[in-house]
Amino acid sequence: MAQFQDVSQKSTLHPKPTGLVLQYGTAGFRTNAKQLDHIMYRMGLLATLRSKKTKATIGVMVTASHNPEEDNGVKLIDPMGEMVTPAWEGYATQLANAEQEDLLTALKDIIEREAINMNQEANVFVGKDTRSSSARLSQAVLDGVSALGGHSKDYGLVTTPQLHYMVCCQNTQGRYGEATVEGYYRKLSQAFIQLTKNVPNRTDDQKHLSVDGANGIGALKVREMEGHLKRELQISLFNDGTSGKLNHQCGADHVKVQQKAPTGIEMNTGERCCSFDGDADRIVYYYSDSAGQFHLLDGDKIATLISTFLKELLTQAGLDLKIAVVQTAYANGSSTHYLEDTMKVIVTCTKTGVKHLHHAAQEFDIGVYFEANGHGTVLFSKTAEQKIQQLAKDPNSNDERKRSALLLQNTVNLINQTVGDAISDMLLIEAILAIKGMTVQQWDTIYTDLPNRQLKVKVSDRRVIDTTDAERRAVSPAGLQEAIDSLVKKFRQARSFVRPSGTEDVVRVYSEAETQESADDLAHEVSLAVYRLAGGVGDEPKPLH
Ligand code: 16G
Ligand code: MG
Repeated sequence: MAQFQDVSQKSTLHPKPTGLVLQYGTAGFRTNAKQLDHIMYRMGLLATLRSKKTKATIGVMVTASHNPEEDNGVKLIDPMGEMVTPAWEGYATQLANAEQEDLLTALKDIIEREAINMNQEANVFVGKDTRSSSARLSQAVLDGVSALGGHSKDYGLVTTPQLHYMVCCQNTQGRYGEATVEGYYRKLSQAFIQLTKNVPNRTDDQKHLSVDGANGIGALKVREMEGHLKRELQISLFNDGTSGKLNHQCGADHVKVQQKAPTGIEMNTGERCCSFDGDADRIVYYYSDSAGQFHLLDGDKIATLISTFLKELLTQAGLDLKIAVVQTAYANGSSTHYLEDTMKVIVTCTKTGVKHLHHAAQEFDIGVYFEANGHGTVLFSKTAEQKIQQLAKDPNSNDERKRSALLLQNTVNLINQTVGDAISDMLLIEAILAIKGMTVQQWDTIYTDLPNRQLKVKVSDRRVIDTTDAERRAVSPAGLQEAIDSLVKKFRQARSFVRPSGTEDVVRVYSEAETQESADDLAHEVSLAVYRLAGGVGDEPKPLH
């Protein structure tokens, strides 16, 4: 077929280095940008097949999120704006690793296995972050789409969640919103202004927020959106990409892991600050107190704030909807206790990775999901949205119920339900703090985090570690879990687990305990156990103190 000839011909412009093997990881392919040209071309092909298969528009985002500027990566987006289904992650790996001469065979194998009608039209939306390699790599994706006769729309520079949003808008024929960046700004800013307009006596100080844009795409997009917010939110933007390097000593991942402020931001005592990551699908908040001490409000604190707000509104509205919070093993133990014991909301735990949380959150009327690292959103079931809308329109409901229903309705409109979205999450958090008349300090003191520590251990093959119970227990290698159990017993309020990373060649160790010293000691001792029982390489882990 002529189509396949085109695929072969164009693939010679995007040749695969012989022998190079890459895996579709937790959130797509991600590695040094120099190795990715053939991957991008092939993901253009795969997205076209996926579009033919689903008879819907598919998204391809070129980004490596919080990784260094030299890296790049690609994320595939399914029709409702969610991450691509796991079976197709397998195809992605298969297609990516086929040697040059086997490419057509690998492609035809997928077509056959999925019984794809090659006459079906295909549409692919493409977006990219601000990395210097992104323009070239997104062109490779576009080449892949055209080689298989697909139509593409190049959104150019967008955040990852913006592209997810566009895909969802397109496939719902505009019911979710208009599939343009302007449409996105309009929907979110209108909802934000509606939510905050009746809040009495908001001063300019309360409307002020400092944003660390990680020198990436989020900074550009916040700038673009600012005008739409009509000074109801007054943003001081730092690390806007004009001089600093992407993700370098800044951004959400840096702040969360280092537990300190990014460079390049001016922090005044008690002022709210937040950091985005490199593709703006994560956010964390922080402030410094009068003693100059840094306080981090991570994904767990965000989930607590949002779920508390929603639960209160549901009660005031008299709506009987089941709300749950989905976390991972990294959620601070204090947050889980607070949610379960004080807030009385259902808490479930899943494996690390957005797709697992997203999936679990779909089981409830309202599913709030957040990873501690700041990636998260809220999902509303069809029933929940309908009930909220009905109540907002109901002429017979009393003022309080109606007010709550309207707040809920605007909250739904403010949230990007397709994926975690730093911009949307930021606006939601700002709106909630305004409505509740809460300072960042008051939000922070809802509960106190248990001191914790994360470490990495290098081993010769991290796959020797197998876990169960949402990664909270290790089933192999033999003896490791028993060793962890007995170490945990030595400390008060302690917990620890280990898991192989899905994005780096390391084993991750997490610990928490009553004091920072205990958390550090426990993390170190567990690292030693991993090193000894799971084939550690290099020097033995050293104590932190
Ligand atoms: C990816 C995931 C993130 C997860 C992280 C874990 C998405 C969009 N991103 O960044 O959710 O927390 O991987 O990394 O799914 P790790 O496996 O190296 O600890
Ligand atoms: Mg990201």
